[in-house]
Amino acid sequence: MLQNENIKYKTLDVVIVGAGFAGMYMLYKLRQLNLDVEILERASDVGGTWYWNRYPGARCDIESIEYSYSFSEELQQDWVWSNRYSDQSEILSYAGHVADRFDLRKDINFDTSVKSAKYNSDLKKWEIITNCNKKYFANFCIMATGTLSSIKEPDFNGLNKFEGDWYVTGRWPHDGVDLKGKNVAIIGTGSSAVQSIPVIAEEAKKLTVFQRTPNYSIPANNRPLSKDEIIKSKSNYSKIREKARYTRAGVGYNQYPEKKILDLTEDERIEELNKRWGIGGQEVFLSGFTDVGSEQEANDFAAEFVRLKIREIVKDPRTAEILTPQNTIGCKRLCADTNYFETYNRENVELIDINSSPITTITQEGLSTSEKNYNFDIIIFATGFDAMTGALLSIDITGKDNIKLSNKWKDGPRSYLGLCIQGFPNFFTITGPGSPSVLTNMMVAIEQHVEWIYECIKKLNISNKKEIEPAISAENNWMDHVEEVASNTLRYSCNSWYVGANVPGKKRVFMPYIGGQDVYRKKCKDISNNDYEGFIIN
Ligand code: FAD
Ligand code: N01
Repeated sequence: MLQNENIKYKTLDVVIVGAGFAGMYMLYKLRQLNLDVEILERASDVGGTWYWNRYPGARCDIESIEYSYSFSEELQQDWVWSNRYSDQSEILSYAGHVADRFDLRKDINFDTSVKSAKYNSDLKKWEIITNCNKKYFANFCIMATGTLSSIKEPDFNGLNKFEGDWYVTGRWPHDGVDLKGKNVAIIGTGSSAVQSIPVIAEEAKKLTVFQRTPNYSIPANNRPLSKDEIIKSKSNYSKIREKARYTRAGVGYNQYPEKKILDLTEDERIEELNKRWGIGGQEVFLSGFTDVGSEQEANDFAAEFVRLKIREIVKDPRTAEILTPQNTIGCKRLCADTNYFETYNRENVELIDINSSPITTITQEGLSTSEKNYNFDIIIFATGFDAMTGALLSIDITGKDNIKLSNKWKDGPRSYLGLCIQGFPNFFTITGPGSPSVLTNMMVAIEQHVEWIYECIKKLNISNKKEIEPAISAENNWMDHVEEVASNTLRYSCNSWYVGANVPGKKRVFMPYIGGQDVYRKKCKDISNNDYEGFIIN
């Protein structure tokens, strides 16, 4: 290792950006190759998503038994999850435990933001510059920067005039926020808001929810895990994990039998949907139906079922109507909640439809819609992320021949397998656009990518090769395939963050690969087994 503290540069074999679950596992794996590897991480500790998203009610919606690493049998046997869906603090403790257990922190540079990464074709090295004005030279640059890590900064007119406090769910203060006795507003009704609204409503004096588009949500039915469940899962862990790797959505534990909703009679459909609603969880409710995502009639039936549930739960008919989505169910990510719709029956909660009366400005005292002025002590923005590409494009990334990633991706992200980008040699994106990523259990997606990258770097080192990048034809074919598979689904149709519709000016492209984790995993394996077909290796 070449290091010179005075001139602040350092040479490594690999730089990983990000110390969430992806970066941590990547570091663990690459140490097995005896490489000099370090992580550069903006936060002050590990955990990524779970470090930043500390808003009230934050928890996972993939069951904890499966929303966890599978790579270490000892780890999965030792760690005990308390709940079906664990909360943010428990998941963050788990990340911290993994970091301690495998002594990861010693190779992580915290409070370090990567500003730029440039490929030097002569040296065949990446030059990575941080906010600390430190320059790293590395043979490989691995982006573990996250898919939902770049906040969509609130850009409401007049925000700087607001005299109260305001917060963003994805950057929640570490010491928490005292909401007791406060008059609170929340803008947005996506997953973050759906989780936080019931908890905030319990604490605040008054909560006013500003909703632009209503969302479908399924009861999470979260509960403490029983001793029996824990024993059962631990004694079958390797089987559960193996099954998960070869399902579409990367879940193998409480997988519900797959069927077509349209194959059932109307009574059977309702019975089946009621059963799934009772078990709870977004995975159980929809993904077991093979036609809801592709056939409008099947989708309409499931959607209407949820609409009726909302009308049953919410007592005030006008509020129920505003909360009832009319779009395709599952097109935007389905939410999982604890008492979300029930919360609107509380006296201290009010729902404002900003689709019909938009927010015009934030004021000194609160905010104004086209109809009314409101006063608040606190405004919470649960307005989402610049998903999948935001974190990557906020870094100034330059490949061969001075190609800028921002230029290459101006019409939407392009990659081979969501892993590598033509023109950007020795550069990997973990769960990048073009891979199943956010459409699956992310832990399964992360482990699959990390292991593929590990094998790839190992192979290059053994064969004394210095450079790998996709051929343009392979990249183009992959992108055509990603587009074709997506266009056959109903998910393509609505204004979701999957297509970048939540960010003004972002090109509309269905970014994740919807072909399924099982199919994708096999394709990746075939490609590496076939001498890295589609890649140019020098
Ligand atoms: P992240 O956890 O996002 O980590 C990326 C890291 O990179 C961050 O720490 C960030 O600070 C760092 N970083 C980014 N840019 C830079 C830079 N320029 N310089 C330095 N550091 C940088 N997925 C599921 O499968 N199941 C769930 O239940 C689930 N729940 C979620 C709940 C919330 C509230 C959110 C927001 C997402 C959820 N997800 C869920 C998706 C979640 O993001 C992934 O499961 C997973 O945590 C991603 O891990 P990661 O390491 O890839 O990325
Ligand atoms: O963000 P979102 P999120 N004016 O984009 C509204 C994961 N996650 O942070 O739909 C007014 O879903 C916007 O309205 P509209 C999960 O993958 C998982 O909630 O654009 N409103 C919407 O209501 C999830 O999908 C969990 O009309 C504005 C909301 O803000 C992803 O992260 C928990 C607005 C944003 O919803 C993102 O979820 C949390 C504006 N200018 C997150 N801009 C789990 O449960 C946006 N909105 C595991």
